[in-house]
Amino acid sequence: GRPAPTAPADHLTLRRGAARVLLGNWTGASTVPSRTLYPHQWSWDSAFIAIGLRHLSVRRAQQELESLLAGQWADGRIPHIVFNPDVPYGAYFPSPDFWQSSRAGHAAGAPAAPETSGIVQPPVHALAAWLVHRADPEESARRGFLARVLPRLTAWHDYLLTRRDLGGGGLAAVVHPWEPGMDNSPAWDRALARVEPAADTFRRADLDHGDPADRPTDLDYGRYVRLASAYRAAGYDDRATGHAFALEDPGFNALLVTGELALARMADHLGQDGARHTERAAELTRGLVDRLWDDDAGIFRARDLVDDTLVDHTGVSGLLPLVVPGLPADVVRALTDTLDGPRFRAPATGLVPSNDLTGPSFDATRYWRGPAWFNTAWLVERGLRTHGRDARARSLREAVVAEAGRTGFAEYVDPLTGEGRGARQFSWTAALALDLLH
Ligand code: 9YW
Repeated sequence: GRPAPTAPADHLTLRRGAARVLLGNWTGASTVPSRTLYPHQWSWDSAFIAIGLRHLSVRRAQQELESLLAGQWADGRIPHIVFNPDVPYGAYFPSPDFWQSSRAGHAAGAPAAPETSGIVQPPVHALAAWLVHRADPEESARRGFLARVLPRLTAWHDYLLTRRDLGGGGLAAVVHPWEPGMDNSPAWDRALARVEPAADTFRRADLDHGDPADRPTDLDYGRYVRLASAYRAAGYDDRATGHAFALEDPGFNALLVTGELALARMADHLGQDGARHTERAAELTRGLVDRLWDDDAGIFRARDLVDDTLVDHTGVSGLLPLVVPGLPADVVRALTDTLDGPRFRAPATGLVPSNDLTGPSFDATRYWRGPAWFNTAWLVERGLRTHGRDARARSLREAVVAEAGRTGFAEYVDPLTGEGRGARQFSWTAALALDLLH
């Protein structure tokens, strides 16, 4: 377990502040990432939110995950957005009339309702469900929580490990820059350059609420739209050949490993056979190291499946495999060195920047091209504890809590100045700070 945090008075204030954010962003069945910028339910946001919410209300945390699962498709995919029917279409782009899940996604088994997007986000859900269960195992058992979610989460992972094994190496591929959760990361620049941007016939709602200098560019958006419309035109069928964009992302696959290990524990707990999931976790771990580890760079990298090469980019996603318990010891050592070396040490925040501070594409304020995010810090903290780096984990934990409080639960932080950026009262920032205070 973690040692108890110090400074109880400040921490009490912070806990109250975080709880206020989560209560304020609760819609009745789930939580919006941000009241202004993101007015629907997002997939990996909800998983992180449930991890924090379990400290306030286990039932709400369960409901958060089960609301998301209500949007699951028959092929197993959990969509990256579940749309709130009460929110006007103009509040967010792309809206349901763009994705057309209930029509265009029919063959892949999209539900008739709710409306959803057609792409996915990183699989943090099984870990979240297991942590929610563990917060109050009796309440969980009384409500049959695990028994309900286990088959759905298993179908989700089955989807990723079969339909999305586009490289044939046992890893799951992402087919859109929104899928790894880090849309404008420089890791996608080279792959995106192959994509002809869609003509500017859409209206970006994000710029009503976000500073254009912080957000992805119009050129990025044109390419996101082109890729998503091509996927929609193929009926969201992954077997249809010719994905213009297909990569294996280290963070995404590392989370799949932790998810498989969580499924193993859930299955064992319910008296089912968890061994299948433990084996899958071991295979995935091997695949991660064989296919994505770059020993010279001391970090994991994305593999571009269009030309089967490692992408020459150093970003925070490459540190996330620290959460994988079965990583070889020399890989763990190299990763922790990289974390504490010049590429990621950001003294102004103590958090982990999203991009190599010394690299040519570093941009301190533009979304996933430099800013430090709280969800990735939370994952790295968990990884450090997983590998017994307790003192280092503690300093990161203190940074997450301090920065969350200081910035009013900002969406992200400029790693050079420590200035909070993006939305405030951001749900996963509050949820994960709350979690680290327990
Ligand atoms: C988008 C909601 C999502 C996050 C992603 C982040 C951004 C862009 O916002 O996605 O418009 O979907 O990149 O990680 O889940 O907070």
